[in-house]
Amino acid sequence: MKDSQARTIYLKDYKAPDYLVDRTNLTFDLDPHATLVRSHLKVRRNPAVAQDGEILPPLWLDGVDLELLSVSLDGELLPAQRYEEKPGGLSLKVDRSEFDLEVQTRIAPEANTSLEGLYLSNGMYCTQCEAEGFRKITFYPDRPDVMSVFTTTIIAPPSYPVLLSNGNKVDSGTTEDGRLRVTWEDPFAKPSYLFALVGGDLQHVEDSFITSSGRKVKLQLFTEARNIGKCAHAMTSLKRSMRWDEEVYGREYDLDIFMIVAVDHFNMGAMENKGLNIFNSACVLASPETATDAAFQRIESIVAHEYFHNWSGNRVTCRDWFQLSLKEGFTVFRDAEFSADMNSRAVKRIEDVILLRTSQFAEDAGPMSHPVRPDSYMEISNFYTLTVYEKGAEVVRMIHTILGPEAFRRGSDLYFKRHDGCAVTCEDFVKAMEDASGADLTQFRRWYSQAGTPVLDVEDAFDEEKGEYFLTIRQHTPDTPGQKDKLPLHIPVTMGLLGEDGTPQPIDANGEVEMVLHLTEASQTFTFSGIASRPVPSLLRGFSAPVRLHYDYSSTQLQFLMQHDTDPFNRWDACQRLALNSLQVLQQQYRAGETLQVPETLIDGYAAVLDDETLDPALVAKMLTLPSAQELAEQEGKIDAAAIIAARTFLRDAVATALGERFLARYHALETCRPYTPSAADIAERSLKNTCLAYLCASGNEDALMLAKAQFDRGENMTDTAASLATLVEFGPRERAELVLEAFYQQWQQDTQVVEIWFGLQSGSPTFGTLERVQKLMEHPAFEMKNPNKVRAVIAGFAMRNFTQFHREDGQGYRFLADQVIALDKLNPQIAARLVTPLTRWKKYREQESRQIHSALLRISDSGTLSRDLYEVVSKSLDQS
Ligand code: B3K
Ligand code: ZN
Repeated sequence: MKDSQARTIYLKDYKAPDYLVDRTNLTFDLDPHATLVRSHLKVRRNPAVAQDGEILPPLWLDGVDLELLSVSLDGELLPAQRYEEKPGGLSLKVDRSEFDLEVQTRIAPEANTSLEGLYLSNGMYCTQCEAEGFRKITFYPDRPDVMSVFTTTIIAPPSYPVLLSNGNKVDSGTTEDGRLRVTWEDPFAKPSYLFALVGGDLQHVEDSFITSSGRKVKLQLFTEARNIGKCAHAMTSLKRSMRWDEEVYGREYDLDIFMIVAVDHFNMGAMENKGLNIFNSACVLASPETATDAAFQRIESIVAHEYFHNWSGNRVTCRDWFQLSLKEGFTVFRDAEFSADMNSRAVKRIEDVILLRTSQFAEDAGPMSHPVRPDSYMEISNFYTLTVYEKGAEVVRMIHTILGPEAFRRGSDLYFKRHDGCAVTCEDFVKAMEDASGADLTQFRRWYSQAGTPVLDVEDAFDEEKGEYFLTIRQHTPDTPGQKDKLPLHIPVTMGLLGEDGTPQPIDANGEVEMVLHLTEASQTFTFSGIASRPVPSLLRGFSAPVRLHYDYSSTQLQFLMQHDTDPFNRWDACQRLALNSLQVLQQQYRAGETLQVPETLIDGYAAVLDDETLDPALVAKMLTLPSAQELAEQEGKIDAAAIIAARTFLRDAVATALGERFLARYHALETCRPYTPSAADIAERSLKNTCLAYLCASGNEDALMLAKAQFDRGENMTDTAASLATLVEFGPRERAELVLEAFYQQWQQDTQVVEIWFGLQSGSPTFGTLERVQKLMEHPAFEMKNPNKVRAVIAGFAMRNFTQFHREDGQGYRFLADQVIALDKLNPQIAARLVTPLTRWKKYREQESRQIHSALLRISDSGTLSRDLYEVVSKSLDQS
């Protein structure tokens, strides 16, 4: 296997920059094939590293895929011997400690399919610079600890009337040859990764926000004309986020304008560029007719996330990319709390925990496993992971739990005050939290450096005579690549005890019914006195730590917790455990060739949940949803795909048959003719209604399918339409499914986002999304290999969300994925490296699948020169002993 330039970078090698850049003036002459970039930098020796009488080190400027036209120093054109172009950049001999540097380069946005740097999306110029994309625009010290004040002038033909960059517009006009010229100035020093530029023929909607100190901020959302009717929800979300950050964190917005631009070609969700956020269209545009509830909620949280970065990321940024979780973990925690405040707190928590358990735990146990603050990387783009984001957010959440809300707020105030305008480390964050609270987080810091998901084994005992209850908790963290023999972590375990009648038991001297146990040793026993009868423990409430908790709950105890726990998250979790236990038993029965037995306890539990009208319908829907095949796979030592599918299908059908009447009654009770709103209450009702519909149709019952068809025909909103369509595709007769799919496409073919839903429904369907169909979808005129959203809908839909078809016995699913990864690597390495994920865990499967997946990986590694992104993932995956 060859790669372009694989080189491992280590945190321990960090060195402060040799030179700083106080001012950065950029001029862009936009052209699809030959954009001219003039960069004028005010450079000075970094006083923090300078020594008396030193020989000045050369100035290193990162640069990739650039055509260098000229270099001038203090106005003098430099001869070629003063600088050297090397792989990855330019090294320049320097003879003074302060100077002006001018560099001219040429780039070709049209040819840039990596969607990093400056590129074109549907004819619109846009940029993506994080983490290291700025070096594809011009030669520059492209590292986050070099912060500079940017002024940007953009020149373009009149067919690009909207020309945007960071900060405030300070000048505009026309050039002598009739082109448009606009200048933007961002008064806040920032690293190059936060630079942004947009040029296009765009429309916008406008609103304003009055900050807590009374300043009026102009809010603008730009999009292509056809999407202008889809901006309202993002604008509302933005205003809510701005208010929330003032109220909850005391953070006020700092510029006079905040802009969001929607683009169709984007590698991830969105980007927090200072004052000019750029968003994947799918994460910002929505209307009730075209977007599902899930999309509405995703938009609300991503708009908030990017906005919150203005403080956690932009005003206070990262010293180096090993510290990525400093901004991402903290900001994910902030956006999760925002979403919890705007919607149902319990449901938001459940969704986040499902993601952790299904995907982050898998990452933590796989070949790419790394700590929240990684020690090394080959390609930083590969480290925008669930570990850095989601586990990173859990680490911040645990600090919040350990400190309590008031001390946590003092800590965040201190952090922002102490480090405003600086590029800092995770250590600085923890230190601010300690200094403001007096807490000792010494041991807690291990969460940043130790990879792997800790396992807690819990045992209990009850001394009836003394009225004492004992909980013994053992912790251990498994070995991960490059890390053995982990030390005990400081783990906060929020818990309560329920008495025989289901009431919460007082568990401390103050009569509190809930407390946080601080686990710091490999094994610890906690004693609770004054307990009248053997209680049922409710452990890890709200999922207070990202761990796997093992306690040998009986089915009766789980049913009890489902009914009585005061913590709604744990009510759901008890229900999940019960379902997981049943599914594990069913898998064993399947493997032993026995007849599968209906698990009556679970069915009874589900019936009680459905009958409980006091429960939030969204929580009911979550409780009635079986763990996904992926989540089940995560529980297994060796994954047996066929057994998982058989068990899950059997259980789903058993629930559907046993509770059919209840599902029908609840479905009808939830039918409304109210106009659509994305309010938490309405979303909750739709989610339960559609959960009932799916169960009703699971048996292939004709009456139920008619209900689904009627819901589809009513077409009241995309949530209900897409849910009924999915049900018809999944459970209806094939010819009819084809007809509804076709009708849906005919109606929505002009709408990019709906077409993505249409692709995803097919590729992810266990019955419909066969390899052959997926291959056909790739020939569909609406499919575009250069558009990551389409790749995610069709290829990732199949490889990551269609457990049944992807794991087909002949291994062709794996081979197909390998071929797509190879093809994509030539166009967009970041997307290729993400898409390969399902092949990385070959060791986790049974022999035949394992061999097939391994050979798909070899197929990639033998295919020629790989990008650094893909090389890192494939080589680490093949490396597992
Ligand atoms: N900070 C960006 C992610 C950039 C990813 C670059 N490969 C979006 C976010 O987390 O807010
Ligand atoms: Zn982020």
